[in-house]
Amino acid sequence: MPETISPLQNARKSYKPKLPKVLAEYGSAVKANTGDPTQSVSDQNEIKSLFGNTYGLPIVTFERPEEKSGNIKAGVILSGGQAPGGHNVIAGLYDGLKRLNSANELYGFLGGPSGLIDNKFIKFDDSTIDDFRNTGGFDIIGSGRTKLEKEDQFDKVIVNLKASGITALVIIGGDDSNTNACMLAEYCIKKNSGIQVIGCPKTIDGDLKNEWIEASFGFDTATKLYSELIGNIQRDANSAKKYWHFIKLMGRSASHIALECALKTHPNIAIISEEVAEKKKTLREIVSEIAVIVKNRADAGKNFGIALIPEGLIEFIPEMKKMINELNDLIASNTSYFESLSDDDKLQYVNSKLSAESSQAFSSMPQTIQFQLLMDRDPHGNVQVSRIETEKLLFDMVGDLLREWKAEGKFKGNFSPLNHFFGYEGRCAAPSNFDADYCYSLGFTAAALVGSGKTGYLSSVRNLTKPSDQWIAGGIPLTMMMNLERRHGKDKPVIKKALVELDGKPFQNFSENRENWAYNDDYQYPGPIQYFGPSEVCDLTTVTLQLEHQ
Ligand code: FBP
Repeated sequence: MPETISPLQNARKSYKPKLPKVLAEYGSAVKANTGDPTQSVSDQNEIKSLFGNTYGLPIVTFERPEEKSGNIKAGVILSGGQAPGGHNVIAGLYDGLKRLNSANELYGFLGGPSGLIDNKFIKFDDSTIDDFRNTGGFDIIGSGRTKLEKEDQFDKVIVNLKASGITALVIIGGDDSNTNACMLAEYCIKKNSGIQVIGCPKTIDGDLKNEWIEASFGFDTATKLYSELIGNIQRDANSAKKYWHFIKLMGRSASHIALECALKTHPNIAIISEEVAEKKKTLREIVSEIAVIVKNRADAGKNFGIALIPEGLIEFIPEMKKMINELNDLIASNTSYFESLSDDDKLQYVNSKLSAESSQAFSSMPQTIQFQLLMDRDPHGNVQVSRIETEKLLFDMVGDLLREWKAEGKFKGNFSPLNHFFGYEGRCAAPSNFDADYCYSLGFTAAALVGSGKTGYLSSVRNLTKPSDQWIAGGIPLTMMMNLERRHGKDKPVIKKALVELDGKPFQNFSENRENWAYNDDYQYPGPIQYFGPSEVCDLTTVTLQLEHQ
């Protein structure tokens, strides 16, 4: 920790996160009520045969106090990209374990899943936890993207945990990390290891959600922060009236972030990748739709505007998706050779190997984008979309089209675009009250699940649009969220990623309003996240959640 902290951080230290009523009243020593056996979302027979020990577990809720449990030593990791509130999950877990039995201990494995494999950890104490309460970031123990999925890795994890006497592991991560948590839970039972595994739903992207998990943590804070910045830019645009701002928003795959920010700020344009895929729009069509709005606004004397672009867009445009898949396979099958090539040779090599259609799509990109498409892949072999300047690509192409229209006398305005990328600004923001409460509750719930002997569960806190004393705490079997997906030519059990649903209320609301927002500057200015003050300002959650649970 630095020697000094900011006044806000200091004041935030004393914030006491709220808990669901049952946990606030009885602490984590609650008895788990279980319901009927469950099923996976699809592919039931296959998932059942892969997860013989954890398949069909009942949903858990907590209702009344339970006897104090024995002595527990638990471990925790943070996995994947940072999301506001991770420290509060750990604080809730720590407090929950201590409420079960003050002799319980919590160990944090360093740098994500690799810390578990390399056995690098710290033991938490009151003072460390207190320093990180209600703060953003994952720096308390760090995070990482090492994939924990092979049996030899699982064996190492079991050996390491056993060597320290740790009998429960909490994995705080997104869909991939919780898929791996599910596999590890199954493996631990198969090996009779006596180790429990519990997951917690994290990701700013908001795509780890379903009927039972209403939201992943971090989405609320990150979208509030981006919306503040978008609102400020809208006000600037509306004051100066001379720039078009193209703003790319994080979210590797799903467009939940772009959609939520659009619902909060009412920009002139927001592209939703899932709609692009559904309507099979080409890049040219997207460019032309944007150019039409720019032109119509210019005709009305408005040479300014705001366009929101989801980070993952490029992979949802059918011709680009095909080309990127081919590139991924090409690079994966010849990684060392490919890396040894010069930049020019890489371009030549790729062009010679791609199908005619993909080669054409690749060649139509400006060279800077071509190089961005060839950059290192992430640990899953995917292109790193956060590093592709889609917003620049779009405004370059829109600019080209408008120049053509100008020459033909169809466009008489000015088009001065500026680009922005909001992503890292939001991932470590101090958690909003919602995320501070939700995360603390998720951690506390994870402790209650551990205390009641559960394994193979995702910590769950539901009824989130209601005040926190009406939140419902419990556990959802990880196998329940599984389905089979084709990965690298093989069927793999994975937690189903939640994309934006075009028939869902958030998208419907956006779609009903976008024409109006395109032309009648209905800009909203959400302002900064408020931590102190009236509840209707400080405790509001996302528009997405409110619409989904209306
Ligand atoms: P998680 O899915 O692990 O939560 O990470 C999400 C994310 O923030 C994406 O929005 C973004 O594309 C990606 O991480 C960037 O990750 P990195 O900084 O590791 O390149």
